[in-house]
Amino acid sequence: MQKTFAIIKPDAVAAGKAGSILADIQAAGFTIKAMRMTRLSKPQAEGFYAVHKERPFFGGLIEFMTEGPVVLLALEAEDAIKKWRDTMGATNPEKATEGTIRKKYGTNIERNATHGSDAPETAAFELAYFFTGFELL
Ligand code: FUP
Repeated sequence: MQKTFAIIKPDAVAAGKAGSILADIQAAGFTIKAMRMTRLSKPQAEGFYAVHKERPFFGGLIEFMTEGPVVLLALEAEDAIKKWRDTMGATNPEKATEGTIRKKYGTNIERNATHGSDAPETAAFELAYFFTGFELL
């Protein structure tokens, strides 16, 4: 079993899609190990996305991620990191496969409904960034 970190982003929460996305996550076979609805502060979002800080889209990304509440999730499944990336679909919803979460609920490459860790090291960093060890047992 493997854990990955997911976020239901402000666009999807504001559109009232968090419940549908959680249902899709469970239907896909993930166990929700931890979950918290919160609003990210600017420093929190900047720290989370620090790897992107030199990218041209960084400012817009931080603005977007702090514009409203998000749902933070620790998901568990076999091969969870890849499985969740596949379930979400491509970063750009327009290019995402039919039936994927970003295709169903995303608007554009920035407002793309969900986040998912892309590798074991990032999953470890991201899970620990928002959840305590005890919450992930
Ligand atoms: P992903 O791993 O699919 O979330 O994609 P990236 O790590 O490449 O990008 C992280 C986030 O930055 C995306 F979810 C959305 C945002 N982004 C933009 O706003 N514009 C871009 O051109 C690329 C990414």
